[in-house]
Amino acid sequence: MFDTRFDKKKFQTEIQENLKNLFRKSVEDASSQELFQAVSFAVKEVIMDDWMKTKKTEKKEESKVVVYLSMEFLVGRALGNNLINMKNYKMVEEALDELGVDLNALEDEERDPALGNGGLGRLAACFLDSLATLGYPAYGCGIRYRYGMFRQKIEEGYQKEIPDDWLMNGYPFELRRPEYTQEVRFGGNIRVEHDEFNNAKFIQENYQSVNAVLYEIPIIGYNNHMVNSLCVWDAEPIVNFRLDSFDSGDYYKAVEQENVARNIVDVLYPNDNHYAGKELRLKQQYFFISASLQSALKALKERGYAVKEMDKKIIFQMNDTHPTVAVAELMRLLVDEEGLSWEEAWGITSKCCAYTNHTIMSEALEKWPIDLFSRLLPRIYQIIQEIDRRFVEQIHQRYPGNEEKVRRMSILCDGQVRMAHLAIAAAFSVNGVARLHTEILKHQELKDFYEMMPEKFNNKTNGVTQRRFLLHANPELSNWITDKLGTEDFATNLELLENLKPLADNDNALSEFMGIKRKNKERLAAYIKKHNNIEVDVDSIFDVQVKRLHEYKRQLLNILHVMYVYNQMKEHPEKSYYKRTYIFGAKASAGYTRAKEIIKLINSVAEVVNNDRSINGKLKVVFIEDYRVSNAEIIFAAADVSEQISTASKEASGTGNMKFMMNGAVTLGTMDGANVEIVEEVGRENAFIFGLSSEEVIHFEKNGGYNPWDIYNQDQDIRKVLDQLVDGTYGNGDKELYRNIYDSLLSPKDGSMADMYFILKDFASYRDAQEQVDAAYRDQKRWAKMALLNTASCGKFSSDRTIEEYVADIWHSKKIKVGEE
Ligand code: BZD
Repeated sequence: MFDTRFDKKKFQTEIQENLKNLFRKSVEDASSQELFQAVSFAVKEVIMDDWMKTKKTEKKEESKVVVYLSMEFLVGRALGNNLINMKNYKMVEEALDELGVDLNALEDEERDPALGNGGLGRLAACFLDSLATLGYPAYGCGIRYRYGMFRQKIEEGYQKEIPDDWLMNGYPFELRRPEYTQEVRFGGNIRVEHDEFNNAKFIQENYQSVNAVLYEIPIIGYNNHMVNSLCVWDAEPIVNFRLDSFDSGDYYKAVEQENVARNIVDVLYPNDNHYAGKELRLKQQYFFISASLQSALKALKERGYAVKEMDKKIIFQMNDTHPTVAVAELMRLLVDEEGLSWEEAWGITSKCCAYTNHTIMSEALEKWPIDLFSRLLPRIYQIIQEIDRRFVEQIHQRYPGNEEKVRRMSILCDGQVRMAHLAIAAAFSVNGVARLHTEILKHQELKDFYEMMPEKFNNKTNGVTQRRFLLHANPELSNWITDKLGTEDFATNLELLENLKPLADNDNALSEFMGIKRKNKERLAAYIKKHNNIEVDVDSIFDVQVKRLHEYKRQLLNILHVMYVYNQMKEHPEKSYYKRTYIFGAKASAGYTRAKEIIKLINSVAEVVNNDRSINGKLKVVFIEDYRVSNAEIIFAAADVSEQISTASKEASGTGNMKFMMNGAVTLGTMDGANVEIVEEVGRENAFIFGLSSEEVIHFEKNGGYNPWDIYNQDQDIRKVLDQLVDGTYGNGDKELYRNIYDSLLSPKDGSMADMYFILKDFASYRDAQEQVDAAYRDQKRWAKMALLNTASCGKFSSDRTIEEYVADIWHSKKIKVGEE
């Protein structure tokens, strides 16, 4: 079905007009990039009408709006996704085809807007897609980073970071909205003045300020004409560059101001699950929060509401602690600017703010040094002091005399501002992102808070949008499902896939299903040939681990196992091994040395294994450069095995696991994060589960770990693999290259726990699970069944389900309908 409002002829003319006006060119002499721009502007033109209608309807219906505050929105390419959601992909494909242009090739011209690191940023993007699709008025608020996530190049096996100049050719879908500019102030000092009633007024003086300039990006609902906005803020100097000050000192001042401003939004910090404590990062946080809240407050008033009604009309969902200064900024706006009493302001703030926790990793917890914090945000710091004072008072009342409790729970402690504590004290809702994760929060990490305020805690298991990760990423499979179910409705109701389950007993359907997988493997093989110049066999098992590189995600376990398999092949050439292609994709944070060593190791193993003719190509290792949303789509569709092998308790949820499942890959994983719920949905017999449980891991951690030397001494195969790290096998003769990795597993030099992530402890069990994969795949029919049942059981993991839960339990907002006028 096409959207009838899309007129093919008119669209073609529009493209030609755009080419003429933008580039003085015709279709024949335009470059692919120029065509991409012209087509995107033509699509935007169609979007505009719906966008305007959405805003009108939203006002008319007096909707409560969800404001999703996030430092990251990893939206990925827009063109193809927008066309899918507008239900015009095929029509545009045809229209372009008639002009002799290939839509697929144009899509590749779009730079991924990579305004996020990994799971947290991508989750925010999936949520925006679901909110628009379900008809909930919502705004994403974030930062328009000048440089997004770096582009990764692999040189000699090492990661190189290249700046991601994603705006190089301009971004056709965004809209600059200078009329919404907000001033944001940093630093200076606070002067207290008293009015005639002796009320204190707090005045910030000697501050530096910048303008936050709004850019809106349209977020298109699926087949419903709803268009929400992703609002990203750019920073500009307030002092304008004036030619008449060219000769005076002002000129230099103006240039300096310009730099101070630009600097703020220059770059996305490339750390995931790691807190670095950089002043500029705190500046970024306050910058986008202050701009977003000021503008939300203005919009509220413009719509004719009283400030006191705010909690009926707006909800701020804080994506991790990164936007948590919002709590104090809202208090500042309400008390200092709007003149509310502290109690009134707190009543509103605590009804408007909700907090999502994405990690229990201690190194990710945000704790700002008080001196830095109070220097940069003097008034915000005062407000946090008062919030802390009152919170501590509550703790005292509840637990009289328990100073240890106070120390553990207070917001300010040991010269630091603990952002998670601020978020929990202020928010009315605190949620984890998978059932297991929420349980760990309640009973381990945030135990004190849960005991004192159990009503705040709830779980919202993550989900992903099937529009991007099934319809767009895997059109072959989507068409097949449409055909089998006789409906396209799974695009907005993923639970319908359940009706595919009977096909697990239908040989024909199974072979069609695997035929589609094969086609997708061919597409990935072509990508690998083009980018890595490696030939991979599409009849081999595609065993895939793609995600950020982090020790807790245990790419190291995977590659050590590859080294083991390779040894076995060499030692036992008589044994049969099912052909396997191990595919990796991962960016390491630029400053994370160990993660970078692991990337180098993977590439070294690939180099050795792929060039050893004696194993007859039975084993290939591929490291896909620059893993990002656009190539992820190709990768998920082609995977047979989904590696989800984090140390149990460490991966809050995982969302890649869901994208693989949707595309018919079978999970090889630990009982961690959302894997637990995936296994519950698909059945344990349709996954390969191994390793320590989260309880076991937590138990070992509490008791100082275990002795990995026991494993080294007892298991000669593991010993051999470990020795190969330091005998030059993979270091081109350099025995020191992987010494740090070796030491981290057996005897860390920094005094930390040996094998912190239980890689050796889980090795044997992982090896067994891998053998089961091998055996299962040999039985093609059995495998096809497992794969199909994974697709058929993924219904729960749509972000539509997640969003409906947020609405029902936290946001309480209402759907709107954007109709024809
Ligand atoms: O969030 C991830 C978790 O590790 C995943 O388990 C989970 O599925 C997703 C979504 O809930 N966390 C992140 O991606 N975190 C970050 O990227 C990040 C970025 C900056 C600072 C701290 C964390």
